[in-house]
Amino acid sequence: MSTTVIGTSRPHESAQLHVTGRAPYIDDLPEVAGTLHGALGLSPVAHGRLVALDLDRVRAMPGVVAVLSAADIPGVNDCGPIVHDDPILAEGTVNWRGQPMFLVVARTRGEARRAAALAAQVATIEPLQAVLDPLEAHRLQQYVVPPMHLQRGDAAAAIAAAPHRLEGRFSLGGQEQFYLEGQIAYALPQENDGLLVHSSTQHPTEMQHVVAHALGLAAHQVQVQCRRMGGGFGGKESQSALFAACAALAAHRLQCPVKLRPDRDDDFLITGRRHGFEFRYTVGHDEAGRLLGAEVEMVSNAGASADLSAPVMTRALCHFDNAYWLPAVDLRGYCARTNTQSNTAFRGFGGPQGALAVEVILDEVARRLGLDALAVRRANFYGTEDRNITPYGQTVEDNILAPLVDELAARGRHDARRAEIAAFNATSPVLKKGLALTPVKFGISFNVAHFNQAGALVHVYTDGSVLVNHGGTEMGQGLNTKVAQVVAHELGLPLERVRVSATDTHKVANTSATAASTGTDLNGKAAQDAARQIRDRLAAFVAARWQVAPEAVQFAGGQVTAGTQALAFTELVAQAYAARIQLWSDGFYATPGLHWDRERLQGKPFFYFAYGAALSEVIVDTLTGEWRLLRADVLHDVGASLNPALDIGQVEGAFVQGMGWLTTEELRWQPMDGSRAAGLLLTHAPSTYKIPTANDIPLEPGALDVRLFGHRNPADSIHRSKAVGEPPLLLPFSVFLAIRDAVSAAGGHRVDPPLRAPATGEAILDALAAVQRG
Ligand code: MTE
Ligand code: LUZ
Ligand code: MOS
Repeated sequence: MSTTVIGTSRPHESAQLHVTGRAPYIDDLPEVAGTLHGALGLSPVAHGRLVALDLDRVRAMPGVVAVLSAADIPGVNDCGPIVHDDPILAEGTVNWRGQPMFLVVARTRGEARRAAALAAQVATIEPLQAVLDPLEAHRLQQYVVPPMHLQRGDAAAAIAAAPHRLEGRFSLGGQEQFYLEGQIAYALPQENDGLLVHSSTQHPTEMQHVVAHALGLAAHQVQVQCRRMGGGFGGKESQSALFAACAALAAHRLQCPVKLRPDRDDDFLITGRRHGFEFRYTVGHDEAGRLLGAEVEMVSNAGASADLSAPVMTRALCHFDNAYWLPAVDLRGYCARTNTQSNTAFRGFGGPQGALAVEVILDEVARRLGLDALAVRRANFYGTEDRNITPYGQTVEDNILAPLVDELAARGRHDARRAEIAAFNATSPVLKKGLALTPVKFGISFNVAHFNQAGALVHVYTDGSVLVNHGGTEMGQGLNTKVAQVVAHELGLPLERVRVSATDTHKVANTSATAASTGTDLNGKAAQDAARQIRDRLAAFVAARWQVAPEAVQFAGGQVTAGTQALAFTELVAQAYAARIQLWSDGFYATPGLHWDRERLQGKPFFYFAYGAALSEVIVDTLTGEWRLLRADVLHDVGASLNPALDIGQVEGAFVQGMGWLTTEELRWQPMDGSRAAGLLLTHAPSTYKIPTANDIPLEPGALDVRLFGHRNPADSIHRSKAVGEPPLLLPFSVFLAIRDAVSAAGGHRVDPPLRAPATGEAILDALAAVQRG
């Protein structure tokens, strides 16, 4: 069978459309006549009792057709994905500054926005005590879900018996998804109380459920479609629901099409993002820097409701080990309830937070011992037999980190550059260079076992062209391209013969979110299953004619062959149709072998691990706190790549996105100081929230050098590939730790730099001041 479609670089299925501006996003869909536009009226305070809303004043505004509030929701006023603590429109209390209280529907978007802007004037709110700081919430024991505990061995005893002991704290900020296409939903009433909702969402099925519950409809009355998102990054896993529900509520009630597209500032104020974490740790280690025991307290800023905070914390706890065998751990996770936007999924889903903590700890251990940080990392790596079980009980089977890191360290001349940088720093009083090499191990599968399933539908038409539909969503990551490659391969067709259509709850039912990097693993296998069934039917049909065994029939290059007999695929399909053979099929996949005890945090939550490592060099200006990435070398494991071009794109994108998180992207809320802005997210637009740009990658051509580690996945994944979406977000830990190394150099490596993340210019100057004080 031809294998040329699998493992070859193919452009993203919509690349041409993306770059020419012809890829329709929801706001580009032609508007049906009579379409009305929504805007949300937002809470002007961080916490309070919502006493009254004088909506008649809003209704009197020009162009306003209707103003709806919680009382107008006929079904359940909730869009919480797990815990039902997330009202669509505020009811009784407001819990963050920016929480939607009412929905204005008007003839134009401008009119809707002008009316919604009256929110602060029409709401009567009795202020309640607001808590913005997660550590303050932790002190008050204010959590969105019960605390979590992951334990192995007796960490306290191991620390007490260890030759060295280290205690510290680390503060890690959150991150805005900053998808280029913001949240949006467009709802259209259909016959007999049905609804069609175009939603920019990673989770069409969840949108279907939320809309149906809110309106008191059955799931089969609600059709949710998503052709593509202009990025999701986790921000549209659960939090697209509020917008879908509001657009649907208005459309259903008014029996008019309604579109809801908040502008960027409102999107920032309404929706949550990556959880910021506060860590407190005590570890015991030996002379080689091996961790013997670790006690860690993780406090995440969950915001005003539970949303996905519990599984995010689970993933954080299950990634504190990163690449390292930790004999005794006592890890506690607290999801602090604060009066900020409710935080949610973001690429890595808590994994990056948990893993960065251990990397910072190892960096500190190495500095205290005067050892090379890479040597300390290697000393802690997972190994064989007695050193290969994670704290949550899963065996690390295909541990390829040692050879992967060796290859990268050699390619990037790690040891030589360490010496070169030390020599540079010795003669450079103002500019200091830093270097760091950090590894990644990331578990692949939803940590909620039953989400690991997918369905697909493959149609072969009588002209031999193929249409695929599956439960995953396309957000730029290239899922549809990879699924099309899988189907083309099964049927032995050129890729051009296969077209993937919009995700649609009326085609494939009961889908999971496209998340946890599992899109291709799950939907690729489901589509393969569907395509195989069609191929098997065609093979049986032609084998009978040709008097050969069905297994002898090959599908490749648009031809169907057995020995010397051959037929074009299109010809075979036409004949099979005439013989009344079913030319379409569904397909299904469920990841095998997963089990998980949610109480004890033990089991096998992951089908396999993806690995990687990055080596980054930075230069820091110790007078201004400015810095640049000079060079980054990356070696990342995607198993047997389905499409190297797409995979390298994912790794590069994740690297830069993670670098932004750890360096420039700072979130700030105005403290509860009695000022007019109290509780407001101050960094709610690109003017104040700085994401990386093309200018932030190294200047020298080729200085961001991403390569794939060619190693087939030993787990039976789709064509032995590995998921790539999230794991590379952890690679730029090396950038953060290289900055830390440069700051440390400014103090002659005598003091551990108290560098917080993000390492903004201010944070770097603060850390420099501390190391220079000595
Ligand atoms: N890549 C692009 N271009 N846009 C995105 O929104 N989301 C990331 C990652 N890569 C994202 C992306 C996240 S958070 C996940 S979980 C995966 O893609 C989801 O897609 P996959 O499972 O198909 O890799
Ligand atoms: N678990 C996980 C989840 O590992 N990744 C996810 O994106 C997710 N989403 C919802 C619930 N659990
Ligand atoms: Mo990705 S955070 O799992 O959507």
